[in-house]
Amino acid sequence: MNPSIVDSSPFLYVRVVEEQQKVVKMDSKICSIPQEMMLGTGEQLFDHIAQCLGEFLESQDLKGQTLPLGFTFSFPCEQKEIDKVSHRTIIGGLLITKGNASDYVGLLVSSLGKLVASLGSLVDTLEMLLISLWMPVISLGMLVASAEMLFTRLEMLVVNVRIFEKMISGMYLGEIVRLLLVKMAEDKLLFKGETSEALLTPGQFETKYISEIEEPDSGLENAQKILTALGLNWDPVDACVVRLVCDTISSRSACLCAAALATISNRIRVNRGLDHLKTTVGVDGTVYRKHPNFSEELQAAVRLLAPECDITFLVSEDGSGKGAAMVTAVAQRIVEKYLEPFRLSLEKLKEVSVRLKKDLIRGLGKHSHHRAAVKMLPTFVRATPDGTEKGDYLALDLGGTNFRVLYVRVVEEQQKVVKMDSKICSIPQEMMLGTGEQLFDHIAQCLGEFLESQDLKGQTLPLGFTFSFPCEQKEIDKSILIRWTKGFSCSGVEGQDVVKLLKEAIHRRGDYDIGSVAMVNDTVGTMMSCGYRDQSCEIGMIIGTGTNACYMEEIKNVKRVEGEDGRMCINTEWGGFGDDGSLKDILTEFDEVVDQTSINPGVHTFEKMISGMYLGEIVRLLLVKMAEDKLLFKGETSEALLTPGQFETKYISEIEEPDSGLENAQKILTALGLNWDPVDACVVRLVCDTISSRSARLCAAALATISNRIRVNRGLDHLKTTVGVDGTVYRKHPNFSEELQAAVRLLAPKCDITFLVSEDGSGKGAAMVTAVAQRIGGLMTCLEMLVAF
Ligand code: 0WK
Ligand code: BGC
Repeated sequence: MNPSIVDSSPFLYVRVVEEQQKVVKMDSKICSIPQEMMLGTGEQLFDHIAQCLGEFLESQDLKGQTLPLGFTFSFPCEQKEIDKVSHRTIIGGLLITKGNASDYVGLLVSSLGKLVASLGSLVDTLEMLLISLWMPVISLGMLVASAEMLFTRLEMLVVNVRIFEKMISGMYLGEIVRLLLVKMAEDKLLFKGETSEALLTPGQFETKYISEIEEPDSGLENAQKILTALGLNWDPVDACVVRLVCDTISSRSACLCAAALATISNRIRVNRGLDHLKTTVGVDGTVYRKHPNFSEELQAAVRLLAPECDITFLVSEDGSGKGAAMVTAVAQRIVEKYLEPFRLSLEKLKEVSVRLKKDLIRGLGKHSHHRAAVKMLPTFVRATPDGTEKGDYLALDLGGTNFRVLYVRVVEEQQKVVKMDSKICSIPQEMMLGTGEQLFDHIAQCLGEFLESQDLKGQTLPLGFTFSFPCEQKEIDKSILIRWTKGFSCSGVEGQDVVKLLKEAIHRRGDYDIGSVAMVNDTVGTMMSCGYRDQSCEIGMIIGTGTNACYMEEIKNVKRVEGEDGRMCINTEWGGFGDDGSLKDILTEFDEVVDQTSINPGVHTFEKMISGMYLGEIVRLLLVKMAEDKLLFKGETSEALLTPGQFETKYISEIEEPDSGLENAQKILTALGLNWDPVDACVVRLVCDTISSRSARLCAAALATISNRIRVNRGLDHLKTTVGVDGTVYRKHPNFSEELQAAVRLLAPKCDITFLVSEDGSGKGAAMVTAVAQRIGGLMTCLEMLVAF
């Protein structure tokens, strides 16, 4: 589609048929763009374009298909992405005021999401190049003089813009000739000093007249016809002079183009360190095509201006529409080759959801649990907060980006106020890989220092312990670590009761003590802390360093726990989904490498496709591959790019920022020591978008599975529920939450889900669990109590 050709825009249906050796089949239709629409609102223009495209699709019987589209938009644009450009200036008589796109255009634009290519930016580069390099060749004086003359007379739409273009292109050449003829007539050099109304009217001497008048054989004859048509009183000498004027103006245009093209060719030659460059330039445009000797003159001048460049001129056969389709196809090929394996269709996500559904049931099963990839761990939390909780609690929050120690006061009287003081303590990398004793001594020390700072050492407060790893919960205060995940791998902890390890570390210190303990997973803590604000919150979800979710399951379905009535919160540990190979078909070679190079190969397959610990690494591996395949960074990598962990997941969020994303990408690529160009930055953003999008959609498939399970459990046609969410990926990524929510709506249409981002993390939630346990009776007996409940 190419709306820039004055008053018409061709729509094309391009089929590139590989088998038949580069055959391109094309059907096209030219649609006019009325002058007043060129000066109307953007919305009118895009509605018109959308209507033309709609009619064209109808005529080609293509309305049912969703095809990628190449969009040739020949105006200077700031290319934000292969499918996103912002309009910078106005040229070619098109003055579009900003308008709102109509729904259909919205639809069109959304379908444009599939790789729209725009060629506009090329013009922009040329402009800058010329202004900086070639002005001196043509005496500045001359240029300015003619430019000023041009502007005042033209009363053109936009002044002082696109000077070079106004000396060269078809939109303006005719007008330059007209003004010259008027001047020469007024100076009694032509037409016996007479002008005509037509000659005095801007735009009446069309650029095509120049080509007709310069025709080798019929030129003079044409000149006479045209001068007659313009109502001029001419004689044969006048016709010759007019032809000379035309020749001069078109010749200047050809020479200026030659200067510009020579600049670019020489630059390419120098870029590549060549003495001699052999290259081809693809050309299009009515001036070049139609003028009898424009191309010849241009080529002759280029040979003089770039003698070390051997340039072949190839006139485009089917216009840039085919070119746009080619760019789309090339970009598509790149995408297909590298990114397609990461694109999961709705159908595939539904398949993944069906597999997960089976795994949930296997995990809940008394006899199938031990071999289940998705552990479905009972948490013994059978109630969510009802707002009557009260008391002072300590809380520890371990397992996310930050380890936090908290002091939480739930003040009932003041209606749902939770006061909190907290402190973030770092866990050094080496400690995450050290001994369990070191880790718990460090935790006990941080808690001790915090109690000191809060002047709480003398008190024995109940403590909620958020421990964000898969644990077999035996009691509310007894929990066995099944395995470490994320970046942790401390020895002597797996298979142990982590509450006991904590208490032992505190007793080793002997300078303070804690009261009863409630151990929760961060998903449970998140559900509880959100449940305090919204009692319909029955799902907790984390998309952070790791990923996981919990939800309220019918106790009769939790085969490993006694009881038929009521519900219990199940920590799904969905991070382990696929550890039994059930996701092999969607794992890419890059996922395999991430898993193999992680500290726990074969563990938490699903998590490694989704969570913050791994997304940056997947992007890094893809960029290395694309660079090695010479698709990025001119085929060069850097030490940083080759180093695991150097492309941080937070870069993905920064690069996908709607406005500053590309700028951020460029800064990050520079910081990684890469030799990037603007297209590289676009492609890197596309890679980031693809990886984060897969993550969001996989999470959506998992959350939809759980919501549908709750709905079916309760025999409901429609479920209304709330999910409490936390985690840096969900919080920080610019459109992760939006994409996840959109996909959940498609995958669980019978569930109306509210997403509540946790305010104070799951530390507060851990305190809530302790408070809920206390609300319904002493901890030790809570289990019987809970069961009775
Ligand atoms: C904040 C919660 C914490 C949880 C973390 C997950 O308080 O319990 O583990 O979110 O997000 P991450 O810090 O891993 O991005
Ligand atoms: C852990 C879960 C935790 C999740 C989010 C996973 O690696 O296995 O227990 O909930 O990370 O922090």
